[in-house]
Amino acid sequence: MTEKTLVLVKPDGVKRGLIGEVISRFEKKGLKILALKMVKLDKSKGEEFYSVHKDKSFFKDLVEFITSGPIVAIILEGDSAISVVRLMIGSTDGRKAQPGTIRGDFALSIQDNVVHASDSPESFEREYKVLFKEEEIITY
Ligand code: FUP
Repeated sequence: MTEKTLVLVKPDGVKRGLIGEVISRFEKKGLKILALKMVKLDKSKGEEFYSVHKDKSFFKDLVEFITSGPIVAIILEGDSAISVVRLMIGSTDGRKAQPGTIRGDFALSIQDNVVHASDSPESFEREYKVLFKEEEIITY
């Protein structure tokens, strides 16, 4: 089933020059880019984006991290895009992520783990609205 998913190249990924590497992997996989932009989230947008984690001990650090520098937000489309992209990014903790995945190849931390990707259609529906207006999504 054709799905859309939201990917972020997080501030650590942007600082380390991994934007092209991340986008390239998804393009080569055959996923279609429907929207793409660089933004710097303010505190309120960071809190909104990670609202599902608001009661977690790491919430404050997480919001500080995601607002610490520019991020690149991407909407991808393709067959089973949500699960395919989750497989391609690997486990949350870069130390445990499989080699060959983005986090497995480029991260050695649970917080600084280079990328975010929606984990369900419901997450996508909530998350993309924090980053994009409807008219910024190009259907082609
Ligand atoms: P993921 O969906 O793989 O990005 O992971 P989660 O939704 O479980 O967590 C969201 C973000 O919170 C992760 F990318 C990193 C951060 N996090 C921590 O900083 N510490 C933790 O113990 C768990 C998650």
